[in-house]
Amino acid sequence: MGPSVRTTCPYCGVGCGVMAKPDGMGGAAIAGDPDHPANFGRLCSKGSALGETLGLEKRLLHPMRLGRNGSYARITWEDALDTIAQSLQRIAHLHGPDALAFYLSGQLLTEDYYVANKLMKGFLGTANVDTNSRLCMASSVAGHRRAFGADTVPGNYQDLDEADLIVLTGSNAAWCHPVLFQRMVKNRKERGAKIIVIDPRRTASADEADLFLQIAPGMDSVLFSALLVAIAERGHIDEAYVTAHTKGLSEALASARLLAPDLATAARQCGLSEKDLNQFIDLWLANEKTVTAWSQGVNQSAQGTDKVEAIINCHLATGRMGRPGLGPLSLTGQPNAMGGREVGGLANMLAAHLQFSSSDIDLVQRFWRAPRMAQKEGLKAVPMFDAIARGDIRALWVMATNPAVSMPRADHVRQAMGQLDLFVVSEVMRSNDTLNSGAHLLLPAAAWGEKDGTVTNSERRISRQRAFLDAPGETRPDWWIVCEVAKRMGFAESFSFASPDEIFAEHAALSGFENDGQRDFDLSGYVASAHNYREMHPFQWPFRKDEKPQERLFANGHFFTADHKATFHALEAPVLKDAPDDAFPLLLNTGRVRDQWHTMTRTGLSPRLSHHLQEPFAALNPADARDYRVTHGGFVRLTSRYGTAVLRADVSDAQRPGEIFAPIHWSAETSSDGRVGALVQPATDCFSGQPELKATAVKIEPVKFQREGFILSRRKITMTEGFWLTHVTLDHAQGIRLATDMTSNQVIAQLDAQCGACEKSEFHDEALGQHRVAYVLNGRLDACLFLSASGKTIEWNGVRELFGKDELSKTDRLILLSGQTGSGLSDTGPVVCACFGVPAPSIDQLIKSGAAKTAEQIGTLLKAGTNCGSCLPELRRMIRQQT
Ligand SMILES: Nc1nc2c(c(=O)[nH]1)N[C@H]1C(S)=C(S)[C@@H](COP(=O)(O)OP(=O)(O)OC[C@H]3O[C@@H](n4cnc5c(=O)[nH]c(N)nc54)[C@H](O)[C@@H]3O)O[C@H]1N2
Ligand SMILES: Nc1nc2c(c(=O)[nH]1)N[C@H]1C(S)=C(S)[C@@H](COP(=O)(O)OP(=O)(O)OC[C@H]3O[C@@H](n4cnc5c(=O)[nH]c(N)nc54)[C@H](O)[C@@H]3O)O[C@H]1N2
Ligand code: SF4
Ligand SMILES: [Mo]
Repeated sequence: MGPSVRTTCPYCGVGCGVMAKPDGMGGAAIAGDPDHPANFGRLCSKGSALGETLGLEKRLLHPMRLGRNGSYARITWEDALDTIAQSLQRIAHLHGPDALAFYLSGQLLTEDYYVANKLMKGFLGTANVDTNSRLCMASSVAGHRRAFGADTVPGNYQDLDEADLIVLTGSNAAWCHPVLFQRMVKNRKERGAKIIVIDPRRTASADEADLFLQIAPGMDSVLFSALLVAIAERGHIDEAYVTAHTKGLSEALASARLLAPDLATAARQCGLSEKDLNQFIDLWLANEKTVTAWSQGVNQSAQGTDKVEAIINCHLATGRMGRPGLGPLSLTGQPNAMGGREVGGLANMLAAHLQFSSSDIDLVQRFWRAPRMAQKEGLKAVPMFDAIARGDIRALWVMATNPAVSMPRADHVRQAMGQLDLFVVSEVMRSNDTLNSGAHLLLPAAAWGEKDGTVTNSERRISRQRAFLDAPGETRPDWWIVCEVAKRMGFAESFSFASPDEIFAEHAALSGFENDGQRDFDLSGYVASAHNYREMHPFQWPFRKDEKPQERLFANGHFFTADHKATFHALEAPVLKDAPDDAFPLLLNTGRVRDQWHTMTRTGLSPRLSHHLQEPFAALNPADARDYRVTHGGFVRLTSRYGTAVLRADVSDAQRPGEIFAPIHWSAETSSDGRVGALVQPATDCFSGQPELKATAVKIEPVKFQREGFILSRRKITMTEGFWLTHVTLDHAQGIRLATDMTSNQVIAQLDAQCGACEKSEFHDEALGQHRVAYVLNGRLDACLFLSASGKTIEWNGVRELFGKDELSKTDRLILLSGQTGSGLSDTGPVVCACFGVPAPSIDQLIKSGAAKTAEQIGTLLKAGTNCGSCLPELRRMIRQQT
């Protein structure tokens, strides 16, 4: 065991500190960092399972080139870098610099992001650099810039500890920002803070709320307009604050009155009862210390910027800004969503929060001594991929994101990428849907744990990610790859960084260059201090010269607009861009589940994280299930104007009638038909360019398969066309959950062909449509197939355990093939607590028996919920449902 290394979690924007203790064999023991101010030692299920994602089996370890025969061959770094440099030069020469584009990611480190942005905007002469943050934070950026004059998050996490009211809108923080959510729940428990959750679906976060507003999709700006009107009418405007520090209230109020002329109208539009709307308003008015926090239900909307401004308007009107325990708080998604914004990763920003004004362009140009400074904003993600489809953009370099899955209209994006003259992907994985879309060059990037740099979390806190493992194979940090290409294009002088330390120093220097307190993003205090990048402790920006890092902004009412006043904004009436109609009568909402991260390239490697929800699903209301003849546990085909997916139906009253929810995590890599991005419509917000990913009109139809079942196997099994399937990572085996219209013999033949060396035993019950085949090699279970007639989902937990054994006993074999249940093969049911593998039936039984009445008691008896706490909301719901 090596010493523990302090680093930061590579998943969500909470930015938890992690202690990683390498085991000397390529793995590491993972624990929360007790001294990190974001988490004080806690980690959620995803953070706790990081150790299970460090394996090298699926990594991209060498540069590769796509050959004429359609397969990849290993090439040298020299060859790869020369090819990219020459191709970029040639394409820019032939078609102009706007034919080039980078598509980056909030999962890059600040240093990676900084050099990519510098190369494109300063040296190649185009601002066609955009990032998956366009799909994520762009509306918050636009809202902040319009209201505050800069992309500033005013508050911090401590405000959530000190607030008396926490409003979460468009955020399922219980699953997506779990450690921060536990802090909110702690405040509720210990200080009696109230929590309000606003979401069209009843989420795990809603389960913990004092008030849950099941809002109609897209209507947040109506809700907050009703609040603004009430603030005015009930005498809650902070006149002194508004006069001294803001402008535009009367226009904003006039527009709010149009959107919410009276409570009854507003409530009806929001799909809420007047009573609930009133209670929301009463609570908001009664509690000065209110934090309103939001995430993608607000941002991912064609009116996302308006939604952000609707919230900020209410905080400005009441002067609830810049003080402890209150304020608007954008919960950022990715670990470095904020860092990307700081370096200008977005096509409409320059580095260091500078903009595309001529003076800002000039400032950056002088600082970089840039030969070809971009003079105008570049293309944002959705138009960028359209320009690729049209052939206007000829060269694309994708780093640390998987747009073939995560972009709206993902099929169109996948096809567009296949037509590029130069398509480069920097990846940590050997295979994903993006690089499988015809990438010409694959560049092996060093992964979390192997590279060094910084990330900024939702509260503006910069933390170090530190390497604790050697970079495997020929992998290199992303910043190194970009700089090597830049050097080969003749820019050696400006890209000769020896380490991320030097890049961060330049980035920090730029933030302070001709700043004089005029710009929010300022690290000159870091530059001036005897800083030590190696030992850097997490700190918040702005960190101005001769000052301490600032915990909050705007306490003095001083904003970053020209006249230093914050601006209220009038709002448009919200309209869904792809509203349901006769042809596509339902609305598809998309988002996340607790234990998976985006396209699953990393969390998908962890057996522990695979148990919670194993298959791509569509949640729908019982009324819709009845109308469209869908059964719970059956299959449905969703079709939009853009694409289609087949998903397992989850009938649940958590959904409003007319609305479907589907998770975004499954890709062509992990499922046959679960890539939901293919359905999603591409309309964007006019200020932010962020697509409306949460509202697409779809139709639904039930799909019936003749049979369904699963394969568990130690060896890699591939199936032909003709299956609905999902791949699941398990402890000792790979799992495939499947459904098909093939005969059982056809299915078995496919396995026979792949398990030739094994001893085969089978059990068939034609009457029940049950088929079980086991393949045993040297006494050990090697693979097995279970099939049953359609509509009979079979759980695999019992069989899965047999793969943990080195030798099958006679009884094991009998059990495996006898078709009996209740004999060790009985299902343990879905797992609720990922950390200790505690299944739902055990918890249910405990509650039923009366032995446990609280989540804490369940913890004492079964350990569930006692490690990361991510399942606590589910435990509490199970108790409520049974008592
Ligand atoms: N487990 C897990 N955690 C993650 C991630 C992950 O992949 N997995 N990803 C990270 C990233 S990058 C991000 S951006 C965050 C996202 O974090 P969240 O935004 O919390 O997650 P989502 O599930 O995308 O969407 C949140 C909620 O918005 C609701 N919603 C949809 N439409 C509306 C609307 O019109 N109004 C309102 N008020 N709500 C609406 C949805 O029903 C959903 O419950 O999560 C981060 N954390
Ligand atoms: N319909 C719908 N679509 C959505 C959303 C939604 O809610 N609904 N949410 C949107 C949001 S908020 C986001 S943030 C995006 C996320 O979507 P993506 O960014 O596309 O998803 P990830 O799976 O995180 O992709 C990251 C990729 O980078 C690779 N990678 C990991 N570490 C490194 C590294 O250090 N270097 C390099 N070079 N590669 C690395 C991973 O293997 C993976 O392939 O999805 C967006 N799309
Ligand atoms: S809340 Fe979980 S995923 Fe987010 S940073 Fe913390 S440990 Fe990582
Ligand atoms: Mo995100």
